[in-house]
Amino acid sequence: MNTSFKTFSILSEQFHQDPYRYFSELRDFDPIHYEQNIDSYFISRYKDVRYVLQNTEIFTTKSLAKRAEPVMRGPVLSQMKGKEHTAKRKIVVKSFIGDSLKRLIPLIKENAEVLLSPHLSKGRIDLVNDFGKTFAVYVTMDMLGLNKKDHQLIADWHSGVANFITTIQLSSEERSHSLWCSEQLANYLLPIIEERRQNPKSDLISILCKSEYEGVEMSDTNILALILNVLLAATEPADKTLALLMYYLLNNPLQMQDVMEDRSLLSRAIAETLRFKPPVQLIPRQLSQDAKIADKLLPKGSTVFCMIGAANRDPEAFDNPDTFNIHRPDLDVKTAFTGIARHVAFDSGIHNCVGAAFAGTEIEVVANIVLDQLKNMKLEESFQYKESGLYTRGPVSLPLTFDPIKE
Ligand code: 2IO
Repeated sequence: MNTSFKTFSILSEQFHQDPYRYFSELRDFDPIHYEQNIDSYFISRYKDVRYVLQNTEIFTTKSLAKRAEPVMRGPVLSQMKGKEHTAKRKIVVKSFIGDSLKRLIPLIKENAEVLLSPHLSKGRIDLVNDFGKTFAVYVTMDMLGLNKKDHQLIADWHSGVANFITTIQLSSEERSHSLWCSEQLANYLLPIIEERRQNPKSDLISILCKSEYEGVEMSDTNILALILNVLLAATEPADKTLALLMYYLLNNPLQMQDVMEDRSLLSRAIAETLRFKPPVQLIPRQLSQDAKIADKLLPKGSTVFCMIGAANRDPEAFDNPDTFNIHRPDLDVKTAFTGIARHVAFDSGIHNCVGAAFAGTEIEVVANIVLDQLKNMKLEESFQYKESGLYTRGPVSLPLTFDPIKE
C-alpha cells in the first residue's frame, strides 16, 4: 500500500475482502485517513481512537442523526446527552445486568437448545445461517417480550434497518427498502407499546412504558426508538461474535483443547475474539469544533470513523496484536465486558455499550451448549472462510460437521 496511498480507498473491494491486511500501514503511515467520496476521516491508532471516544463534547454522536434516526424514528441512547442520557441509560442498562440478566439465562439456553435440536441428527450445521442469526433474534425478542412466532418478520425488517445504519454508501433503492422496514417495525410495535402501557409485564418494553423521565412517561416515539435501538444492537453483533469465536477456536486447536478442559476459559476466549475481530468495526463521530487528532487539524462538522478493528490490533496497546491468544496477559477478563475494557469493541467513553455484560453472558451460554452438543466439531472440509461488512463484520457462513446424534 505504501506506494499507492493516494489511491487507497477503504471503500475498495480489496479492503472489504480483508481490512486486516491494511491496518498496520494505515496506523503507521495514514493514521487519519481521509476518504474523499464520503468526506470522512478514518482513525486507526489505538490512542487516537480512545481519545476520540472519550471526548464526546468535541467528537459528538450527532453523526447518528443522519445515520440512525431516519430508521430508528427517534433518538437512540447514544445520541442523548447529560441528564437525559444518564437517566435513560440507567433505565435500559438495568434490564441487561444483575437479576434481569440472571432471569434471561434460562431463556438463552432454551433458545439455543430449541434451535440446535433439529440439526443434531444431521451431523452438519451452518452456524451462521442455520442457527446464529435466528438465535440472535430469538434472544432479543425474549428480552423485549415479543412473540417469537413472528421471528421471521422481525428478522427481515431488522435486517433492512441494520442495512441502513451499517452501509457506508447506500443506494436509493436500499434506502427506501430500509425506511419501509422501519415503518413495518413501527406498525408492529406501536400497538404492543399501547398494550404494555395497560398491562405491563417484566419485559424491557413494559419497563420502558412504566419508566418516567422528569416525572412523565416517555412518548411512544421515544420508546419505539429505544426498542429499535435494542433490537439492532442486541441482534446484529451476536451471530457474528459466536461464529468468530468458534472459527478462531477451531483454527487454534490447542486453545480449543484448553477451553474444552476448562470451560471457565470461555469468557477469556470471547474477550479475545472481541479484541481480535470486533463485530462492530466502525464508530462514527461528528466534530462540534475544529479539533486536532494526532496533530492533524480537522474542521468543525467533520465526520470521523473510529476503526475499532485497527485500534484493537495496535502494537502500542497489545503485545503480538495479530495473534489470537486467549491466554494473553494484557487481556483483563474482569473488565473485558465493561466500558473500561482495554479493547475498544464496546466503545470506551460515556456511550460504552449498555449490553456488554449481557453480550458476554449470552455468548458464553450459547457457546457452552454448542461445544457440549456438537461432538467432534470441525470446519467442513471444502469450506472457504469469508467475512463481509465494513461497519459490522462477520463470517458469511460457518459450515461445521460433527458426530450426528441418532434420533
Ligand atoms: C444502534 C451498530 C449494531 C448501538 C446504533 C445506531 C447505535 C449504537 C453501535 C452499536 C452496534 C450497532 N452503535 N450499538 O455501534 O446501540
